Amino acid sequence: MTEKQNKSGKSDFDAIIVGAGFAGMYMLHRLRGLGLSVRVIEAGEGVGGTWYWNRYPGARCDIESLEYQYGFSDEIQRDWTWTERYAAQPEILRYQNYVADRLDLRRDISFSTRVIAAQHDAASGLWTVETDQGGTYETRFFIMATGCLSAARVPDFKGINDFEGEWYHTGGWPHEGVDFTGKRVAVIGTGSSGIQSIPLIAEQASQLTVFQRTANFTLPAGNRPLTPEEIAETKARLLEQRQHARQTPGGIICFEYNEKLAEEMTPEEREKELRTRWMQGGFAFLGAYGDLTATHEANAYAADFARDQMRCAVESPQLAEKLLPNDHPVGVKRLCLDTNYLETFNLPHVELVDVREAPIEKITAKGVLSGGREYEVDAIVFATGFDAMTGAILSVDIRGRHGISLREKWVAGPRTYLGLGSAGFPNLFFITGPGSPSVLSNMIVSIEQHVDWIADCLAKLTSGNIRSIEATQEAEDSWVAHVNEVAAETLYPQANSWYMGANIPGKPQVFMPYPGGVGVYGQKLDEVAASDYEGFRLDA
Ligand code: N01
Repeated sequence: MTEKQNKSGKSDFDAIIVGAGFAGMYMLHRLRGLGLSVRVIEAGEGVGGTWYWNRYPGARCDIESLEYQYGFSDEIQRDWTWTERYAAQPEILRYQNYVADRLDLRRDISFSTRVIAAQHDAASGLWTVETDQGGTYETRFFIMATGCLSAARVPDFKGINDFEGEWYHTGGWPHEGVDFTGKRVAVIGTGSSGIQSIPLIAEQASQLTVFQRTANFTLPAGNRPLTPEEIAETKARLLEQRQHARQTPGGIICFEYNEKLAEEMTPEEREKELRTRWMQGGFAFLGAYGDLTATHEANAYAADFARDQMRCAVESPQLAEKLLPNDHPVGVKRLCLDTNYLETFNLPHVELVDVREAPIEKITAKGVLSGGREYEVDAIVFATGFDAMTGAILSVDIRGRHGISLREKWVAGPRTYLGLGSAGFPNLFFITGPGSPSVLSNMIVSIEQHVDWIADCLAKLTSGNIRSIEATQEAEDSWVAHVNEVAAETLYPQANSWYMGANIPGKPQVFMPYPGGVGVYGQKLDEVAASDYEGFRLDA
């Protein structure tokens, strides 16, 4: 491991980055460019983050691959060619490895190493970072690039250790894959991971039982091979397209948001807009009119339309009704994109169990006991999601000024300024942290936005001999209040979603991402940087 002497005379790194997914990789590249000594610490054996761990059958991006790639290097994007409209996990992981090779990133990454604690020392101004391999490193800047959906969670089902078959979580899938041929399989969970994996597991399994707690809105992804023309167009204009994407609400340009409100359109216009966008596939549907996620009345047109489309895919009317979401507005939980999900329930060996009617009582030695019936299976797939947005950050025991613990500070929900930093924690940065657009946007665009902001900030601090930067309490309080206000103007808080922490028993229910849009948020970031970091305290 290369080390260098820093200004205070202690042996350490200028920056430690936790995580070697899209965020950590680009952060490393930018900080190297500033001449800083940097070490990335990564729990996995390779780069990739989300795409390293989520290898379940059907894992695929729900942002179009031509937009789900780095936009910082014209050379890199020109030399890489995507094959499908929505790239599958193996292709995305190959891309990340290709970038790691091109930029020679691995020499500064410690793999198979997990950061377990970090403590700030006020006297030296340094962070001491501890790993599960016994390593302790001192660093000036400590950057969490841990991802929003990386702390996989198996619910606390009774009896789970008694199960005699195999079990898997979609977010930690075996690298060698799993062959379900001829097996009786249970899948618990019908979010994006369940919806993507169920059709492929059904192709192999002799019997598949799906345990659904909440039916989700899902629409056909419309995946297909990319045409040579589409590829050439993006290669010629990606950097320009990326500038445009940064001004949009979601960081994507493959569709335009219709700014008209639902009531400003005739029923025929609304229907046409919804139908065209449904057929287009992907998130275009949510841009059908300006107030789709703002009012119940406007949302109901889209939700009814979506249910009608979904109903058509299921042969049994009774089964269709169980698969239709009726308890939340469309678009306020992550919309799922599928390939033959609903059609899978027409197969004779696939059964749906509604766990609201028949709650899962426990896992038994032979399977799942639900509603008094034991479903005997050879394998269980937990597609039960993540401790989202805060889980990975708080898995590290982070202690700032005066030993204050981040876990304690965030006990009633995450508190940040701009999703980038938290008062009491100097020189600690979050990439796409809670309070930033993050999961409501194209993650790559939001990652690049944050990495560029952090890198420019560190360049200014270093050249200006400023030792530390820290969010002020006032700025943080007012940002948290602002995020809540913006969220309250939408329907987002009205669903039991992981955006709200609702999927984790006992987790505070706070809307965590910033719903004001990437463009608006980017302006705020620019203003803060241009004002010499208003809302942050700088110490020489
Ligand atoms: O997780 P989820 P996910 N008993 O939390 C159910 C991204 N992603 O891994 O809704 C029974 O959405 C839970 O039920 P409920 C994407 O942003 C993207 O699928 O809480 N059921 C739900 O059905 C996505 O939103 C892609 O009532 C239980 C499911 O498990 C995010 O990751 C692909 C339960 C969990 O769904 C998370 O998706 C995959 C219990 N005790 C993921 N606990 C792309 O397409 C939970 N559930 C890019």
